[in-house]
Amino acid sequence: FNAEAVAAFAHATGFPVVADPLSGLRFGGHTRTTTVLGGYDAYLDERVTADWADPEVVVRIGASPTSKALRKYLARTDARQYLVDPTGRWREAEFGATDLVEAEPSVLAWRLSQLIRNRPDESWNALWTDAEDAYWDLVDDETDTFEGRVAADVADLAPEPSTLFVSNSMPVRDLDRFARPSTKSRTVLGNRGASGIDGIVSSALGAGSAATDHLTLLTGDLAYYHDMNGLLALGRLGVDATIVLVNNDGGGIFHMLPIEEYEPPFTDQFKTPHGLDFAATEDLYDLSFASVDPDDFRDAYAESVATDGTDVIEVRTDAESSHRVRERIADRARERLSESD
Ligand SMILES: Cc1ncc(C[n+]2csc(CCOP(=O)(O)OP(=O)(O)O)c2C)c(N)n1
Ligand SMILES: [Mg+2]
Repeated sequence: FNAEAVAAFAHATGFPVVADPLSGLRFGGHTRTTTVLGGYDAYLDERVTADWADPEVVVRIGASPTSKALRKYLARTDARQYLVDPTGRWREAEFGATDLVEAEPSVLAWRLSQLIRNRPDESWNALWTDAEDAYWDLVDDETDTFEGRVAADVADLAPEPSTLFVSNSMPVRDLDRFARPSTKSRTVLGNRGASGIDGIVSSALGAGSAATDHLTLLTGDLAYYHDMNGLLALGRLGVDATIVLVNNDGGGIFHMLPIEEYEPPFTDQFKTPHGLDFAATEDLYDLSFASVDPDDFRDAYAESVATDGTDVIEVRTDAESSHRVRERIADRARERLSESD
């Protein structure tokens, strides 16, 4: 998949690129000259977009986006929506697309970019870029540590170039919300829609064995636990990786659900804390394991990517307070952007 082809299409049309973290478009040199957006999960809220002109055409490449706000936005617009899928499969959860185009996306994007003559009203594009800038300012202003910052730090500090494998649950959502589009060269991979949080370690190390650049796996503790056996591949496949283990002792994602108010069953049946000490994986799989506070994560990560061998950096976080920070940033973004409309 060629990011430059989509960039050429975006140039020809003047359309902004709304880039899921797994799209291959969030990061890379093309972002220097193309409008690539990543903060949409906060601002594509009905209260913000109510006054925005509806798009007339949406071209969607690949599977359903990670962001629920983006999926809902696409479901409520009246736009003509072309879903481009090389296998000709209707891979979108909201059934908002109007047309299915069976084509290789890069080829289609190149060809269309040659045919386009008209550019849309610049003010429409400005709505999105203004919201985007306001959103990233709010993220920068947030001083409390939270899990989202770990994802942003990985996207920021990973070596050039890098492969980043992000687990399901909060890691991919945090990368979506808090990793600002940048010119850095990152191949971001995930397993969305496959087997949930199972097989993450194996999938990441498999990808790392095929990639020639540095591999970082960003994973939650339950996903790590689910597939600890997959760590055997480190020795067998000779993979060198940095594994960032965000340990909030259970499924932090479930704080997003109304069930978090109901105790029982929230802790025992949803969050499912395990209390495991993952340091034991150091001896078992011959890796190096360090546990750090979120404030020390940047230094630990920078050191790990600079040295050989596999390091697991466990970042001890609090799921609940992390959620409150995510909510606070989203609320502020909505308030600020619905005021300015
Ligand atoms: C194989 C499988 N079992 C169960 C689930 C349901 N599930 C979705 S997210 C999640 C919690 C994941 O916890 P963790 O990896 O620690 O990430 P966190 O939510 O804390 O970010 C669970 C159990 C799933 N997606 N896949
Ligand atoms: Mg967890």
